[in-house]
Amino acid sequence: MEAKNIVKVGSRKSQLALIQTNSIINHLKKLNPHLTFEIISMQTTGDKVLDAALSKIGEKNLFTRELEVALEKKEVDFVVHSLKDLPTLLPEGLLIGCVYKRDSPFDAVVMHPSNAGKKLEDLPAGSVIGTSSLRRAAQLSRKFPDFQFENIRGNLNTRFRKLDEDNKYSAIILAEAGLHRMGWQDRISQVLDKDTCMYAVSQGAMAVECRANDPFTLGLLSQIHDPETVIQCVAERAFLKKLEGGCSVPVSAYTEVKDGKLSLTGGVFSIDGTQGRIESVCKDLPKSIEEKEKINISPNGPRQFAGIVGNEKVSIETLEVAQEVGEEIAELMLNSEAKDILANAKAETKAAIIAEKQRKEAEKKKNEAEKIQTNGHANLVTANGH
Ligand code: DPM
Repeated sequence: MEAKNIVKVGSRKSQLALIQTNSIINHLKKLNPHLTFEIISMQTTGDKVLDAALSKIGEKNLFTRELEVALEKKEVDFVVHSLKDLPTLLPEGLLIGCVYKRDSPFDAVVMHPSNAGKKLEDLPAGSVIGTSSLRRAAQLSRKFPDFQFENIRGNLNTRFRKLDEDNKYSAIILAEAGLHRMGWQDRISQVLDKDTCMYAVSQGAMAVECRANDPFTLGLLSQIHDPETVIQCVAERAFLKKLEGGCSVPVSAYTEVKDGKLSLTGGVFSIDGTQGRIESVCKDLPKSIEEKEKINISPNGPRQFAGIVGNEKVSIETLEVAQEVGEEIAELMLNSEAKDILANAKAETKAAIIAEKQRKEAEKKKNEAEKIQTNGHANLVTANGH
């Protein structure tokens, strides 16, 4: 194995991404004081396209593609992500080398300053709630059918500014984990429980992506792989993967590891929230979740479960159970009316993507036409001037 002292780390440029990258680096530095970590930050498509809802852009790896290209080109050795932004199918040759101990997976309500101290149930009918998450809008519509849900895009800083200054939204919904990492926990007025809004697959967990054929980095990351989080996220991602859902459909999860058992509850909803199905599966985990055998690593790298590797702290056998739990819920869904709910949600999202593209093209044409007109006008003025 190649001995090295400098580890290059890719990150998005947003404040949250850099905070997350630094917290992983700080932990690794403590365990490996001889190593130097260098951050290489870049913008991704998701950071650039700010005027459309995520689900309407129509690409799966919006926030990750540019960083993955840097990984493939060996310009960086690993990349820190919010696991919920990582597609369930990763590019060939890349994998998730570790999942860091999960922070709160739940969603939180941030009120407009004029509603400080209130809860969602205190807001009047017709209140506008800002979220671009189909999952949040669908589930909250079920509980609060009189609210209006409207897109709000941009990084967390932008969203806070829009909430506080635009006076359009009564409240916005964001992940509690992200709010804590940014140090904005004081603005949280309410954390949504699982009966109000189940979370997104892998919400609150950070994951580190690296090359499958890079044993040095895999070994390094293995030190901070959190067994319980890994079990939960493998189950949740296996569920999403089998449904072939992404952030384009309202799919949600709730997972518990307790008394040697893993239980997962999954939800599938129509875009407007009027239809939905919830299923749960519970299975015993192996008596010891640790790996007893030495893990056999094939030349293509270690075995993956929805992109995530096992290690000595969380065995292949354990991850097989987690994967089964996720896949069984997906099967229950696909054998029920949830199959149609999902298909319709996908079709609606696809139609919205096409409409969005047409809107953009029309806008572009209009701008070009206006340009020609102004230029023509300018010529005329000069002509007259002569
Ligand atoms: C994904 C969704 C959102 C992000 C969709 C969802 C929220 C989009 C929105 C897949 N990624 O949750 O249903 O609100 O418009 C994202 C956030 C975090 C990671 C921010 C957030 C931070 C927390 C974490 C965006 N990705 O959800 O408020 O590490 O899970």
